[in-house]
Amino acid sequence: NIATYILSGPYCWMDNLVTENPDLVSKIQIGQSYEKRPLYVLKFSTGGVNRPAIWIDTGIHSREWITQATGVWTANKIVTEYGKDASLTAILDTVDIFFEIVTNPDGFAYTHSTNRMWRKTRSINAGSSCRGVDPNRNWDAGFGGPGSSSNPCAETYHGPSPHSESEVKSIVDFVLSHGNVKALLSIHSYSQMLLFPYGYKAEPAPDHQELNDLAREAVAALAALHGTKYTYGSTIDTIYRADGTTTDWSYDNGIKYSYTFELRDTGRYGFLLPASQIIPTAEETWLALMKIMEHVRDNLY
Ligand code: 0X9
Ligand code: ZN
Repeated sequence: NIATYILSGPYCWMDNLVTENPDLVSKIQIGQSYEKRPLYVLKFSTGGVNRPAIWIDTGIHSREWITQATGVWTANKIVTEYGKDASLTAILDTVDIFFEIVTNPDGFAYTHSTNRMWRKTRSINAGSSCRGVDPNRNWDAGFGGPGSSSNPCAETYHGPSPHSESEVKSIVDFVLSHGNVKALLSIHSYSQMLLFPYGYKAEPAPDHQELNDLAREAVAALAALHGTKYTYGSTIDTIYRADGTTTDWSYDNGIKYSYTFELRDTGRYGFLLPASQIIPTAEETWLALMKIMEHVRDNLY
């Protein structure tokens, strides 16, 4: 009933997804945010014990609203296509998917209540009146390097120490203790890019060729639907130097298929992408995600 719906809070839709698909979906809490909001992850699994896994996160930068929306659409797509789409079904027969949709809930709440353009976490910085750490500069991979800032007021402030942000540390602990994560896909906006390591150094990743070939295939699949053009390549060559990022950390921790997406657009609307573009963006992103997930499933290591 309506009262239950309201009282069950903003994550009600997640609980409904679990209730309606109990054999496929469960909800895990991996920690809590600085402001004590739960950090929930949806687990899509058809069984097994500690199967090889694909981690996907959206919304680590709170203002990138197209990403959380794409996350919700994708979660629903997984449950509607499982058992229908042969390729997704084959993936889920051997691989689990973990999906954190609201990765920075404090920032997300703040973009709704106060400042639509908030990017960072909402933690208090000692000795500064500026709040928040960039959760995509807070990882222990080139932490503190020149592609990040030591100024707490900066948008790319790396924080006082690696994994100082509970939103980051919760993922680190979860992924490391799981021990069988084979792909980590971190979804941002905007720029229409598919990026892979490294961002903190110019040296090509040992798996550069394979990552590049797969990125080319993924962006071609994406473009085939609505004509959206993506560029792809290593972070440092394609976008800019970035130190302490999620996918450099995952790569350096043995997760070969570490990609960062930058969804639509290329700047016309930027973070304020019109609602009419949500579904087309989610649809095309799905095709790129499927290419990567198929490759992971066929190349388990
Ligand atoms: O600067 C960033 O954090 C990302 N761009 S955004 O506009 N979404 O903020 C790019 C980071 C690229 N590198 C990796 N994430 N590895
Ligand atoms: Zn971002």
